[in-house]
Amino acid sequence: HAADAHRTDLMTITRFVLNEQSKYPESRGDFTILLSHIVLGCKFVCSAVNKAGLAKLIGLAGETNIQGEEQKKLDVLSNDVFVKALVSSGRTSVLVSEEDEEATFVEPSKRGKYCVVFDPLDGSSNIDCGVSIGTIFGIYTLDHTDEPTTEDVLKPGNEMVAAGYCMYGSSCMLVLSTGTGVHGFTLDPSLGEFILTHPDIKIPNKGNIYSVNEGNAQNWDGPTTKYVEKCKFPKDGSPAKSLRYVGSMVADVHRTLLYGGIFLYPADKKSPNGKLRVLYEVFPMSFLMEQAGGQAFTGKKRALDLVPEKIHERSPIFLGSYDDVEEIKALYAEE
Ligand code: AHM
Ligand code: MG
Repeated sequence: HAADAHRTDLMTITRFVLNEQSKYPESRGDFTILLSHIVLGCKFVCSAVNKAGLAKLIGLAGETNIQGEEQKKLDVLSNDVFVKALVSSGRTSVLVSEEDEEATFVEPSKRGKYCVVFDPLDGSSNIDCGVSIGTIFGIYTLDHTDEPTTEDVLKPGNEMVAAGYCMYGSSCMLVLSTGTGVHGFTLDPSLGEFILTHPDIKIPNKGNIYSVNEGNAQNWDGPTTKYVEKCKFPKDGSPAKSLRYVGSMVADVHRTLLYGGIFLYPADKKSPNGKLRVLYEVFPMSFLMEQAGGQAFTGKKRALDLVPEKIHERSPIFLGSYDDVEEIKALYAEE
């Protein structure tokens, strides 16, 4: 039976990536090693997030422990774990984290051919109330052997070789693309392994959910206002869309990927570039959306064609089902 085969022939994320890489005869397993270090970081954060509510009891993040020392906040702790895991992989040269103002340049003896941009724990406003949060990452290759600089990551998203996120939700899920579709893996806590549970995720062409912080509506531009109005009061006889907004990008994008619909973080009068960061929020999620058959648009162009000038640059973003993003593109074209 097929189901039985799945249960006994487990496709772990390592096995899956090794299979994918074996298509490239020149591959020496570097990517697989890099990914296994990212996976380790995700498992650590998952375990820390699950214990967060017990912090007072056992002295975890953000609380004072028995020795009276202030413990690290969960986001700081997560960042430390990812930076150390990535450096020790021996496969990275430049790291950009949302938590660190400056890029990290790996010391020469530990350098490798990848650059990783990441948000170790996104959705910080949701940490203390137990709502889903996540890690987002994107991977570039270093295309020279000179001294690495930030120029090595100030490249358009379409040059990423892989992107993904891990969601710490009702289950822990890692969603990954290496440019051959989008694949979802669920952590089996008893095995400590991510198992392929969602092969080749495709986003529905059209959805019935929109996801946006409507509290900012008074400051929106024309196209965003018109679009959301259309979601609520459609004039073409179609049913109104539902609104879902967690306020954790990973959770909102994950739902959009699986159910279809659109996620918006537009520009507004107070933040003319929106809120979300190009390198480690907009690019990885846009990469995944396109790989799943959806689209990602900035209000001006295809999100993956942006060329960031600064590592923590922001951009407005509209991403999700192909047809839904077409509608917002049309509204911006009318302007
Ligand atoms: P953070 O990096 O401080 O956690 O902010 C990023 C988060 C995203 O996960 C989410 O999409 C967005 O901020 C929500 O912002 P808002 O509270 O303005 O709606
Ligand atoms: Mg963030």
